Amino acid sequence: MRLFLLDHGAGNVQSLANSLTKLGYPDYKWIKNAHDFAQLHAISDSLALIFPGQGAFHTAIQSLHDRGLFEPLQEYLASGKPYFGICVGMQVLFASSAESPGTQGLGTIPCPIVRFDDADKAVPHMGWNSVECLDPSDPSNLEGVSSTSHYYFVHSYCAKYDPSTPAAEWAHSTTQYGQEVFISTVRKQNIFATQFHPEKSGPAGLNILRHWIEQSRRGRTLAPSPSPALCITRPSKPKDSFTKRIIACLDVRANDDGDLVVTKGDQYDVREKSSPSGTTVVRTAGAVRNLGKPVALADKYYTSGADELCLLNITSFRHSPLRDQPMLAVVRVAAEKVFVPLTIGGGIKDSVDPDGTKRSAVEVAGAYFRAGADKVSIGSEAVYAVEKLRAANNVADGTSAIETISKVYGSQAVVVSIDPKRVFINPATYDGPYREELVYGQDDDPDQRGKAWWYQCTVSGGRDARPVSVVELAKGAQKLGAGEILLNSIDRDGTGLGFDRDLIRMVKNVVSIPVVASSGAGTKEHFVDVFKETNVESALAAGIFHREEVRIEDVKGSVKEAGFNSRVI
Ligand code: 1PR
Repeated sequence: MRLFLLDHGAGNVQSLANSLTKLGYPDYKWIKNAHDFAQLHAISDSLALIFPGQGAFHTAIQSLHDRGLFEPLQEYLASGKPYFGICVGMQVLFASSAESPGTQGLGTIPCPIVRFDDADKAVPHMGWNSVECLDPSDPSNLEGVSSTSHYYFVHSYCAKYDPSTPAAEWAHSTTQYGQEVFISTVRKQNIFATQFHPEKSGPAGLNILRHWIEQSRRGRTLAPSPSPALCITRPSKPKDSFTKRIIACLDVRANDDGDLVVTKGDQYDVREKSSPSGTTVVRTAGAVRNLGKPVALADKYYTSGADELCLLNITSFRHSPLRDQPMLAVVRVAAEKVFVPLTIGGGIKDSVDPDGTKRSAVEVAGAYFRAGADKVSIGSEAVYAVEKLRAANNVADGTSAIETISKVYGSQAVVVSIDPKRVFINPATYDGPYREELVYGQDDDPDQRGKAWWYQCTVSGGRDARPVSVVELAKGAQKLGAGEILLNSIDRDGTGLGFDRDLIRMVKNVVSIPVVASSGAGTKEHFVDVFKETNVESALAAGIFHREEVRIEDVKGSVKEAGFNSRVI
């Protein structure tokens, strides 16, 4: 059996390729144009096609047309040969999508893709959830999908489950998110497709890919269409199992010997303290803290059950990451071992190399996606973009890194990393900006009693403060098209004092996209606290994991004991 992957210019297809290699099927071939497709007909032995998906509906459809793949793909689907669609590779089977009005899909499933309602939940649906097979009676129908596992979803649009529509004949499993039930896998005849990303769903996802390939090698039986009566009577009874994500963060930089190491600051100062730690952080000439090698730690955290990894190139503001080949190499090798989402940050912006070569933010992001990243994180550039948006009376001009990258790769691929710090003021006399955003210290907290502050945003890793508040930046980032906020805190970074819940609540109240709580975790209870006291979707830590003070497994156990959904591996 020959395995083919459809390359329609999507973002992170490297992860799927890495998954196939991990499963022992490295000899897949790419189909990039109509000529490649035409050659399939000349192949005598069996073949199978996977359509990997990341990105917007219209981008995928337009790319199929531009590469002469649209009609050949329709013919392939009608040929009875095995097809596995992933995420947008499932959505393109439908007639249309609200994401791209006027763009026609392949029309195999004569129903529309619609947008999630964000009134009761963050959109995109970004994270781990369970699926409920509609016909669990016959194990051969399950396609390796388990209702006790969690799978990684990242999408703002979905195929709603309605037993009375033609799509119900295709519904193989459903998932509940908030109050909505949508089709999470479709299966009929030779076609199987998943809304979630099996290549990013850890061992449970790899099992689905393995099952499908082995079935295709043996000659898949064509899946029967359930009778319309069965569609009506089949109960879709999923429960919302959306989990809280636990994320491990690796701040990466070159040490004084030029080797890329994982370091960790406290209040963003990553150098060893040579002077006794006083009340203020003194930037000393100490060595850059070295807490380990990036790929080894990434592999360790994946194995330990991290739901996601975040690699931040913290000195990339000095030059274009594309010149920073070691970082791209780290991402490439890490992506060969890690089968959960990878976010890469640092230097994602338009830049000019020393030799004058111009690099667009989309080009920089594309290099990381092709290396195996799923999301890119934009820090400093987002602050400047929101300042520009404010100066233009909140009218976006489409040129920012957030806009250009999300247009090509989808909002779900763009994270904005916020580096705020508290600006303390005297509430009795203050008449400066952002008075409506002031936070007042709790009387029961001696460190905060009688104090008030607002959160100011910074660039270049906290080195320069900008005239932008955290609320302005979060709202502006969402308006420009970011799909998630990574909310750091310079005041809490590395302190072990717990997450800044005032900051997190303030940001969660002004955006509808997911927020990652970051900075300050010192114990596993701090994760329970932030989930109990804010409605944040995920929480990140760095230092406690690198110094092996707290295990990821124990954090997830505490979160589960506290009554939250947590992914088991
Ligand atoms: O501005 O787009 O080039 O992005 C730079 C990126 O690098 C930003 O995401 C910025 O937050 C990060 N960064 C820059 N300098 C530093 C530094 O530490 N000197 N890392 C830095 C900031 C914050 C978190 C940290 C959490 C958890 N690190 O990533 O891991 O605070 O730490 P903890 O659990 O140990 O408390 P651009």
